[in-house]
Amino acid sequence: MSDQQKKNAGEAAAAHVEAGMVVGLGTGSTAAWFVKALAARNLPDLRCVPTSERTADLARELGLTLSTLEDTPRIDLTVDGADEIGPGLALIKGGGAALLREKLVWEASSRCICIADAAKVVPVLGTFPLPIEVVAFGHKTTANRIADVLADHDIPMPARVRQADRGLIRTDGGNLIYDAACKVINDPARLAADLKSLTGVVEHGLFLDLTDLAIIGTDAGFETIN
Ligand code: ABF
Repeated sequence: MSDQQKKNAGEAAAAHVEAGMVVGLGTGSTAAWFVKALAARNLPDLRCVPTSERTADLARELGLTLSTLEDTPRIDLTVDGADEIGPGLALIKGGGAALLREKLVWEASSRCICIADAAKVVPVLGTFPLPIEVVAFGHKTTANRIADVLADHDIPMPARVRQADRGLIRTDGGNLIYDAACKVINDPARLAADLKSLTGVVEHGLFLDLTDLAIIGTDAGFETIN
């Protein structure tokens, strides 16, 4: 992980924002660099939709005008981080426990840019435990059913499905996050569909076919993948 690479990616993404845009603000340390660079541009008539309370706090502190999905349901551009960037710009996100709001904002956006340090780019998804947001009621039963789904995806067992190491974390929406140690996800689309078929699962951290451009920070600047 390189903070300079994250800073380079965040600052490069800020150049894609134009005056008057509705902008989705991501969550995490890379997205924080983007928010800081965006605020420094002092563009007029921006309205910003944060993907978490902590991003909202940072944006407010920097003087950005906040909005909500209710007030601005169509977003021009969202910029956000990721935990892994795989082939075809398939992402694992949600390490920051904001995946539900992030995915709602991404899906409301005309364009999405993912920003990350170089270490996030991987040949296959799965090393980073897949965050899965579940409703609190019956969550242990849901976790068992998630493990059954993973077993059907030839994921090395026991693919531990456990409450995030961060302890019993409540998301901004009041749900719980489980981390599924998949190791290798060979068919992200099928896994995404199978997880969403489980009643207790609210959302998962597989962001598929949502990224228009990835800006990867390097020590000297940045590279792009699209
Ligand atoms: C957020 O950024 C999360 O979805 C993702 O887990 C996190 C990555 O954090 P960082 O940029 O600090 O590596 O969008």
